[in-house]
Amino acid sequence: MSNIARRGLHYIVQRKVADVVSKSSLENGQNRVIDASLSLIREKAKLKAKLVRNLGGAVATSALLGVPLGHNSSFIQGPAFAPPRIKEAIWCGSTNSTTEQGKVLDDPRVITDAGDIPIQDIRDCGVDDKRLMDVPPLRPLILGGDHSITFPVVRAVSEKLGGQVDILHFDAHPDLYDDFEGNYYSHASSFARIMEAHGRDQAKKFGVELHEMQTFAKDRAYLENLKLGEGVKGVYISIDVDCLDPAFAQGVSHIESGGLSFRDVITILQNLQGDIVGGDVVEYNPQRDTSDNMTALVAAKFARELAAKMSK
Ligand SMILES: [Mn+2]
Repeated sequence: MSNIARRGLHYIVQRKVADVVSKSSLENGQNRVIDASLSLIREKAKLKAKLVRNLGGAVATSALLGVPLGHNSSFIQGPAFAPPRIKEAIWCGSTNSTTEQGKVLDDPRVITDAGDIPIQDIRDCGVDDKRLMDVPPLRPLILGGDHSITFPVVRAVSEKLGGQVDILHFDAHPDLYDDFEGNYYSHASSFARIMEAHGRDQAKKFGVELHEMQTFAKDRAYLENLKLGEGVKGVYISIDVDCLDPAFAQGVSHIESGGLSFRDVITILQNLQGDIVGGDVVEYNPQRDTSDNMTALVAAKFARELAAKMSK
């Protein structure tokens, strides 16, 4: 037998040993990888917060946290690949580094990046997504991922602040299914989990104010003069990119014609009065985007303007 053949045989024997590795030692190893990844995010967030404090003058800073979550999607996949594309577009040299109202994005007191949650590791290890709650930056600006992330983030923000928050939710869909296709944590159920409600009647019962596109022209003046967060701990803003008409954002999974224009959303945001304690930009699907990633730039501009509004 030649050396090569003997070596081959040796590897086959080794492989058989590896195949019978116990489930618990595999899980233990994966858990250590997850802990290390989450520790890295926490340490990064701590250092960034220290930098912001040392620079002085910041009451609140938006901290980007990418959540490449996709397994609660329905119909098609894709939002899991969004966070790096949105981040790339946020810092893209093709656009101005100031926001519309003059905040400088190069200033870490306006926007800083805490990293990305290791969703794939968490999922493979069977760890509940509730684990995500352990790592919120103080004022998280979440880049999804599918919309199911809003539930654990709002819960974490609310627990951290010790009370309820007002939620301003832009979407082509109310995401109020009790469960969707059997998934209790579906991206179509995030707001049902937040309010433990379902349907229009339940929305009424829980004090959810719904404004539909068909009455938007009539509601515009009211929506452009919102004052939220009074009597609660602040305002959380959730932007599903599919709230936009597909003319403005075709890179989404669930295209719904007749939606808002980008300017409609930005005007509502810019005029909003209230202390924004957290927010998310979700459901951008790079696999449906144009070849020049136009919708990534749209999602990025939402994140930039939201960061400007949050930071103070
Ligand atoms: Mn939607």
